[in-house]
Amino acid sequence: MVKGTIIRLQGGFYDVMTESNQEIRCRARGNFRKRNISPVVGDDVVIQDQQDGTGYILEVEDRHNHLVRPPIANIDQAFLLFSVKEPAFSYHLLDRFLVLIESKQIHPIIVLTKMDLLDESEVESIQEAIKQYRAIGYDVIETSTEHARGVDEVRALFKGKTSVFAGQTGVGKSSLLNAVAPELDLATGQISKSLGRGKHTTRHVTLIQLGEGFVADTPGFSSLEFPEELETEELRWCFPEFVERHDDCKFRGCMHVNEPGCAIKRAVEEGEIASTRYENYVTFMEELNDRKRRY
Ligand SMILES: Nc1nc2c(ncn2[C@@H]2O[C@H](COP(=O)(O)OP(=O)(O)OP(=O)(O)O)[C@@H](O)[C@H]2O)c(=O)[nH]1
Ligand SMILES: [Mg+2]
Ligand SMILES: [Zn+2]
Repeated sequence: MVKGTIIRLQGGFYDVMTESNQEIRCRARGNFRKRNISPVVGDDVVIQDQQDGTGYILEVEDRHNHLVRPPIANIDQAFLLFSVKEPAFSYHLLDRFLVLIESKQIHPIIVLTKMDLLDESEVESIQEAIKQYRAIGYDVIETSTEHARGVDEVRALFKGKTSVFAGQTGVGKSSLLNAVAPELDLATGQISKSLGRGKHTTRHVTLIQLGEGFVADTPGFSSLEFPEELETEELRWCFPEFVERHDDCKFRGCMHVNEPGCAIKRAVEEGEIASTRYENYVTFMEELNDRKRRY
């Protein structure tokens, strides 16, 4: 029996990197399906290796965390990639993604890609907007693979961690990973001119060992659903700038919507909290309420 980590899922097989750096192609034992466990990339597993060089997974260890999309487990940090153009930048999507990652208590890093596609005035307006996120305490890295911008910064953050690259199709996840480590030579794809988005070039989640860390390239998504278990009441804890001020609300259970003496609404009025963030909070809350009603 050998311990290892699943690095790839392909055609019904699980590729496992063992503790002694050997890659072994494995099948899962039938009883996982019965127990309702589907192993994902990032899972720590115990495998039985066989004479012919393949193996089968005997056991999946408990996960520290788990994302459904992209499907991956046991990550330390998530790089959330957003292109400033092609596909177009969206605050709504950024806030949605941040909520999703915060709700899983995973450390997010915001990465803006394709900065080279902006003219000077566009750069100014995006930097103005992104200031709000830096003020909240989020790391924001501006990158361009055309000018090798931000590449060293990204590479430095990989060290000793398991990271995931996530974002819409076509934002440049594989391209940025190639810029960080050209030897990876990952496939990249053009943006569809008619749809203005990517073409789902990356098809599988793959965990790659890079220097002293691991990073996962993932397929891009085209939409993003909140985790099923995310409750309306939890949403307010997914906005760090709300959490910071929560104790100043008049009511302890304040949801920051209709209550009087709400410190969050006051901070929005005073311009200390971005109104776009607050508006997205309210929109997400309605969405979660609707969802609850539907089930
Ligand atoms: N101008 C410019 N284009 C870029 C940059 N980064 C990526 N691209 C282009 O964007 C397109 C999509 O890049 P990919 O790396 O395939 O995007 P992806 O996020 O991996 O997409 P999926 O695998 O489909 O999820 C390619 O044509 C890249 O050349 C950049 O910094 N500047
Ligand atoms: Mg890709
Ligand atoms: Zn409040």
